[in-house]
Amino acid sequence: MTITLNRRRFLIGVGVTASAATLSGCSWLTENDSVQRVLAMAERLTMGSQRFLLSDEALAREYSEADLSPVFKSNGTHEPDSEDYAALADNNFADWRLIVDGLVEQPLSLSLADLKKLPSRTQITRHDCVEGWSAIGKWTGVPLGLLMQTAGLKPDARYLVFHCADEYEKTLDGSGQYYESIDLVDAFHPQTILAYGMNGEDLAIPHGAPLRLRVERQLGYKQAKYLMRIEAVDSFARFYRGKGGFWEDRGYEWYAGI
Ligand SMILES: Nc1nc2c(c(=O)[nH]1)N[C@H]1C(S)=C(S)[C@@H](COP(=O)(O)O)O[C@H]1N2
Ligand SMILES: [Mo]
Repeated sequence: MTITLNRRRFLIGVGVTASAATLSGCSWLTENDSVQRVLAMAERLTMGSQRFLLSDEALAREYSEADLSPVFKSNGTHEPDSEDYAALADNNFADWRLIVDGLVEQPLSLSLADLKKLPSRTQITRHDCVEGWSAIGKWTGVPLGLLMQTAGLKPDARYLVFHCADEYEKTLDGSGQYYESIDLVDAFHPQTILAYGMNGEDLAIPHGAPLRLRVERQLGYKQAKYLMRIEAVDSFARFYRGKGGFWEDRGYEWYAGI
């Protein structure tokens, strides 16, 4: 298990670095450049990277339209309580940007419109919350692996940290900022997407508008809503209480396998 994961991490590092090395420059891209770059990357994904994205990793079960839950409850934050978020929502998220930075060769800044131009994946999966409820929903979004391959992970990147717009509750160190993290195996898993659509419509505010993570082999609290920034890091020890997520800092498992 450990050997396989390490080898896979090694392969990710090499593959991503090699493709990043063929790209020039390391300054911030304009949004349009970011989109062009992701589109170009999508086109030139080699057979090898396709196979990697469709590797033998276990897939979470996918369901059919008939299985969709009539009601999918909202949990945790229902609407971030900040003026900044309210201003973004008032303008239909036209001014919102997803930042991808940290240990990447090429930081990205993408608008919602940019993300919608990129290749998408739609999947119907079951969301399981530790509080004891489940719901089946249909999610549409950009494969996270595609964005990370485009940004080009540096060799020492081991995790992605997801920074959210909301504070769930102020406890512990006084910060209730919601955040999450995953490793690179999950980041490049074919069912790991950044979802802007739910059940055929734009993702609504109670479910994390404008963008949320779907990492389908893990529990509900890993499905970070209200995404603002994805930071590639070598360790998540320096964030908040150091356990890799809002709920992890409050005692939950970091790897929340279903
Ligand atoms: N930013 C943010 N993401 C979050 C939460 C939150 O409070 N804030 N709650 C988590 C929990 S515990 C669950 S079960 C799901 C709920 O997603 P839903 O509101 O779409 O049902 O979001 C997760 N992601
Ligand atoms: Mo949850």
